[in-house]
Amino acid sequence: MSEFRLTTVEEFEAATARLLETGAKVGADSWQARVKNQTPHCKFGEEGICCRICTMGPCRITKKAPRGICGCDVHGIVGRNYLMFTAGGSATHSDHGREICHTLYESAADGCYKVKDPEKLIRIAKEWDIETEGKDIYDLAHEVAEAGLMEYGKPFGTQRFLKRAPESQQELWEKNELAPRAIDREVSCAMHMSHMGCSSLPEALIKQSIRAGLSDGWGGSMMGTEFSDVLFGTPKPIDTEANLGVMVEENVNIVVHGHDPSLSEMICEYADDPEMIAYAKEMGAKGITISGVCCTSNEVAMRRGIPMAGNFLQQENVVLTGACEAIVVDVQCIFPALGPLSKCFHTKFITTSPIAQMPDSDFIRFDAKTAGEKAKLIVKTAIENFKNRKPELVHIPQLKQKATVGYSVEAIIKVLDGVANSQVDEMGTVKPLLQCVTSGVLRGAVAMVGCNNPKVRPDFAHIELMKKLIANDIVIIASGCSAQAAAKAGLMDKRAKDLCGDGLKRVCELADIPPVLHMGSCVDISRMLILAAELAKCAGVHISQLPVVGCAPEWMSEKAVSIGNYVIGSGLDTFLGVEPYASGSSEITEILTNGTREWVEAAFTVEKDIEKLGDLMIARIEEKRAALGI
Ligand code: MSK
Repeated sequence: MSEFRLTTVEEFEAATARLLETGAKVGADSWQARVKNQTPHCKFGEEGICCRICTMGPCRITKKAPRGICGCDVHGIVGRNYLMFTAGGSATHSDHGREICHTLYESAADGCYKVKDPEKLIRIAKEWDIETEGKDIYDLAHEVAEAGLMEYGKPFGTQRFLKRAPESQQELWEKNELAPRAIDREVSCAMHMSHMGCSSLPEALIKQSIRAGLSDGWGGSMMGTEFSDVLFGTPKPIDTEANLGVMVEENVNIVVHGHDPSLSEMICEYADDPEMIAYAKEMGAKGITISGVCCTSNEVAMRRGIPMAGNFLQQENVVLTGACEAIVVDVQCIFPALGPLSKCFHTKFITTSPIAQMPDSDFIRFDAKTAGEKAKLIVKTAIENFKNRKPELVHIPQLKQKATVGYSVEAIIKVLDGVANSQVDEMGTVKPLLQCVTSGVLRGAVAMVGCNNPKVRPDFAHIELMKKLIANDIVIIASGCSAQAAAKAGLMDKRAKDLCGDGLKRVCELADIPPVLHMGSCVDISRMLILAAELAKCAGVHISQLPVVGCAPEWMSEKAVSIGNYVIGSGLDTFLGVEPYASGSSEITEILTNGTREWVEAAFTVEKDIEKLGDLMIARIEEKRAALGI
């Protein structure tokens, strides 16, 4: 086995610098240049103190003008902006979940989409009191999908999956009127509350932010994850690779980007088709390589071992290699810059969703009914584009690391059976994991999630924090672009166990796992909620008492704020490395960083110094251990 070492952020940056040289040759724009053009940022926007929800303004709060024209003070303005930001994220994740419900509804024995995990489908049906006996699996799939779709607009009651939380959590939600009702209702209610002349009371605005977030985490996102598993299989450990070096110069390179696995799964199917491979050879390539960017990449990496070319701020890099025949996108986190950039190369920028339509792209509309033929058309389009490459522009940085991914809750339970000297529980529980924590072999866990953001040196915060935490025997569960940062660095290589403290190293060896466990995409943070809920139930404590915290050191999107709200809303303290647009209000800041404890026993901590952020998380974990007497 070759000697193992992590890839450094300096090496990532050198690779990017080399690609930007190619970009300069062809006159390409880049996010690095646009950041310079946009800096310094608008202070009013950064502090959340600009109100433009009616046309009397826009109103900006200053010492001289402490209220908007309607009389709203800075706390109301910041709170409404924060609520609208959350609503955007909750709507986006949940609409992704809705699309997956529709795909499940379209599944058929002879259709494009099949049920790959019938046991999970039956488990969910029973949980939802849907009769399963003697039913054809596709009839059941349609019934469950319809029940899932009703979660978006049902007139009465709260989200079905809330029952997965410990009773103590459910009681807190009920008592504080935080239990989310229909998913769409929480988003609509958020927009209604933030309309001109409605709520300006900070507590009310933040409570609705948490409720809208919870409708995402325990509603839309959880259905997105669970039904994706039903359709495409529940992930199990699988080997793959990460970073731009996964692209293969001699092959047709198709890069999938976005979030919805319905598209990427189909593209992978057709790229594997012998007829398509033969066609690629006929066109002068040696084969077809699929790789991914952002969460659609995480989806196919988790289930198929498809390599991850990069994360959010590497999306332009895949085009800059000059070896990308097609970048195929679905929804979310897609830079409109890919349109003009792809025009500087031979790359086809293929948009597929009516939700994310962009200039300078080829729009091939994708839907569940015609998925097969559209995926075939996309793969063929990429193959036929191979001949248009400009060889003088081709350069693929030879950086890549091995990674073992695929750690669904089910997989984590399975691999940890037998560790910490416990008897193997035949039913499969989190008991062994809990024993690792209570015995102190593991001090705790951090859920590392979220994006890249040019405000933070890309990937640096993710990687440095993970290194620090694993050295302190804290296991990392990761998702989204954070997981991809870890994979690119090598932290998902099982050999990274040597960077851990003695306890975590022992667990990694016994369970044969890397110290950073890839749990999937952004919607799969719902897997982390389920894991935390199961741990708390097994230990007989509140989720907030577990030595577990969340962290998003480089977050940037509205979805991330929605996630943050549902993570604290579920009792887990959350540590941020980028400030939300809320610093303009002392009252909103106080509620977010402390006041929410009264309702949900958790709050945010914001710290831009990464070293301090890591220390604060370790201290919080140790505090929780001490309070439990472990
Ligand atoms: S893709 S939301 S940049 S994690 Fe889910 Fe990455 Fe953040 Fe998009």
